[in-house]
Amino acid sequence: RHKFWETQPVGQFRDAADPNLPDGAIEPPTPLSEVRADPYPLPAAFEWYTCDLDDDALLADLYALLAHNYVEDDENMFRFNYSPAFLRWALRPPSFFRAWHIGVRAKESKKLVAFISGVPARIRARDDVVRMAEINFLCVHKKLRSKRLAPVLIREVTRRVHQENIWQAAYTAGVVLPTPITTCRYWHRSLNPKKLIDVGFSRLGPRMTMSRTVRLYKLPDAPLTPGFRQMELRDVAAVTRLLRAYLAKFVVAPDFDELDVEHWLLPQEDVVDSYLVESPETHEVTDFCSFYTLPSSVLNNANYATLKAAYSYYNVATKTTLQQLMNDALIVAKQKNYDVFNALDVMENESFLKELKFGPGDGQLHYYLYNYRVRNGIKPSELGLVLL
Ligand code: NHW
Ligand code: EN5
Repeated sequence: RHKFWETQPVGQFRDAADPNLPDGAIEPPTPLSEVRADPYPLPAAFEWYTCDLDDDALLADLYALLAHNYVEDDENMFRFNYSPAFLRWALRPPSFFRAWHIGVRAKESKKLVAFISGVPARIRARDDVVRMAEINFLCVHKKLRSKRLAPVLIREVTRRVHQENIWQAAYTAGVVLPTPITTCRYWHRSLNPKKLIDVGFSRLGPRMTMSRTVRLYKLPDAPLTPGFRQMELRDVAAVTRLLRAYLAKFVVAPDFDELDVEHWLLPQEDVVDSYLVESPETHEVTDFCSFYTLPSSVLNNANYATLKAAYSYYNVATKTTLQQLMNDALIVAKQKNYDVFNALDVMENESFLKELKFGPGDGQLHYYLYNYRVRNGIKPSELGLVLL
């Protein structure tokens, strides 16, 4: 069934029920001297190309590859449209490895036809903090599909990760592979219902008119929580403390230090937005919320080319309720002209989704670990990890 995945150190469907297999690495590391020294062979017309994201021309090529060939919904109505600035942010966190930004070019035309990337992260599973690669942006040009190029890309990124003495990875996908640690649902909160209906992202509910729908999703003009403001550089230590304490509650979560928080959470326009609540009395930072910006191209619509979507990222509520905090996140997203606010049912998100008028989407997101077993898997609410 899975000619490639059956050969890999991942939970195999057939061991799902075996209670004797322990948590942790599926296979031990090999000595670095035994890691294959040269790249895996590609079909003769293609060559490996390590990407330099400082290079604006390369970044434009990568952007175009993904904008035309990356993930679509099940009815091919929308395609993720990660911006160049977002790709730079996603691919260059603290201590990133340039060798993990892996392109494939046509030898003759030099056209970029495939890509896969990894970035380093520390991810905790129960009480074990593990150095991992987060793998993302696997993409093969539509004209080169079903030729078994993806397994070559995956083997090559694995080799380059191994060269850094890292033996585990985390990744998500919309497709089922051996074997998810958990399966999450996407939820959507309409901010601009008229446009969402016009492009076919959502439908007018039964017995609903457009004007009733617009009224249903109306939001206040400004955040309601006193002390709610944008995160700044001076907040990094306080946000790191809040986030570390919160993420400790989950079975699988990133182990963020201040450098990670500065990179992943300090606001960058149209890439990542973060807000916090600073107590007007004590000036203590008590609550935090964030979202990232990932537009989708609208395929085949005469009126609109893109949907502006915010995706819930990391949120921590200690003084305000999570529901009120996320309501303020919806309000600022609406002010910034987003059309929809998306969230997964991870962490404690179930506590606000229905109340804040999110509805379940038709997409799922499966979470995977490579060479790391988590017995019986976990529930979405036990997962404290959001990948971009
Ligand atoms: S998920 C988004 C993936 N990208 C897209 O969906 C974009 C549109 N699709 C494409 O570009 C986020 C192609 O369809 C792709 C497959 C390239 C997806 N993950 O070349 P073949 C990520 O980026 C398996 C893993 O003929 P293709 C996460 C498939 O099951 N495997 O197919 C990426 C089959 O294997 P099997 C996937 O359609 C995580 C084989 O590929 C997959 O031309 C990567 C078929 O290959 C997917 N999303 O190209 C794993 N989709 O065994 C990282 C298909 O079933 C692992 N396949 O026969 C960790 C590595 C690091 C370890 C470090 C220690
Ligand atoms: C890893 N980083 O399917 C990424 N999106 O629900 C790779 N549906 O937008 C994995 N089909 O339900 C990506 N509207 C996996 C996801 C791929 C993209 C995807 C889904 C997630 C999505 C929308 C549009 C569906 C269009 C037809 C959807 C309903 C919204 C409605 C709003 C009002 C309240 C009820 C729900």
